[in-house]
Amino acid sequence: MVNIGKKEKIKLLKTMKKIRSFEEAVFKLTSQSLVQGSVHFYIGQEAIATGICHCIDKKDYVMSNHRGHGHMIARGARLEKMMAELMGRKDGYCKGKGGTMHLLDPSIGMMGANGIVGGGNPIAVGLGYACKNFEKERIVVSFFGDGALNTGAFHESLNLASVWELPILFVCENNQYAISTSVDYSTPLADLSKRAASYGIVGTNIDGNNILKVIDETKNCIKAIKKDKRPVLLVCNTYRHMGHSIHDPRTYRTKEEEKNWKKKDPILLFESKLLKEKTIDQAAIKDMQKDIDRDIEKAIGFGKKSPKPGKQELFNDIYA
Ligand SMILES: Cc1ncc(C[n+]2csc(CCOP(=O)(O)OP(=O)(O)O)c2C)c(N)n1
Ligand SMILES: [Mg+2]
Repeated sequence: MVNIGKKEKIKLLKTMKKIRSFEEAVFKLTSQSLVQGSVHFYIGQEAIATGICHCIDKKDYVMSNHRGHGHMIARGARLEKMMAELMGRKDGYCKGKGGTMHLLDPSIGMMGANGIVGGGNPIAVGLGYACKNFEKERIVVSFFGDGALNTGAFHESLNLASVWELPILFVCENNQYAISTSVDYSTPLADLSKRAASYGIVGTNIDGNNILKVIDETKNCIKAIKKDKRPVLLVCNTYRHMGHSIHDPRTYRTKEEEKNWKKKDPILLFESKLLKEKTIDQAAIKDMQKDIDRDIEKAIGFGKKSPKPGKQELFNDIYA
């Protein structure tokens, strides 16, 4: 396992907690109708975005999907601009016109969330092509779900990325479901990373709830991408704690299944490890949470104060 210092471990825990608290706050705001649209919560998957973004460089590119708040936060996006966007306000990342599924910030390499399942992978191929030919020191990370694994765009993207030898880490976040369809039902493979063989690339399958494992394997994958000049498929197994989106009664799975997976909550696991090895104590965890809550309150205040974009804004940023 990689050796990670005390300060870094604490920072990782804080990022995971920040993602979770942000999502919990957004959940409350949806019930007050301050956030509209179909929000897809990242709760339960925090170790993946946090661990992977920890391993990449500031200049690298990241493609996200419809469940993208965690990717943005792990990459260092500004909470207030995210919150304003979710609230449909002028000071949001897309001037309030994109919402939850179109968050992006090219200044930190976040090249866009995407409402089209699997739609990020072909864009990642374009970015990978740019990296290979013009921006040689960069790589691309593309996050997508187990449902996206069965789209045509997945096949086209991995095939072309392999043929063109592009520096892309394809990250499948297998949270066990695509809306209500379980991965066991949709995909006749216990190990999804085996798909990699058909593109002549390396595929690997890990516990996505163990942040240290995520970091360890991501570092190996990046080394392989740079050395072999090939993309890699990394499958991270995890579970989404909440429904697919805000309106989901979750009748397709049992309470017992949810309870069992919640025992493997990535934040609880990492926090208890850090407490046990005395990297952190309860008082410091409390202070950390206070800090996070303060930042989130500030972001909510910023969003509420920001004006709505106004009708004229409908005619801006249109390219014909
Ligand atoms: C091309 C396309 N087909 C269908 C949908 C409707 N849809 C939205 S999310 C989703 C499931 C995606 O599942 P997965 O890729 O596993 O991601 P997760 O939601 O689990 O993070 C579907 C089918 C869509 N948005 N785009
Ligand atoms: Mg899924």
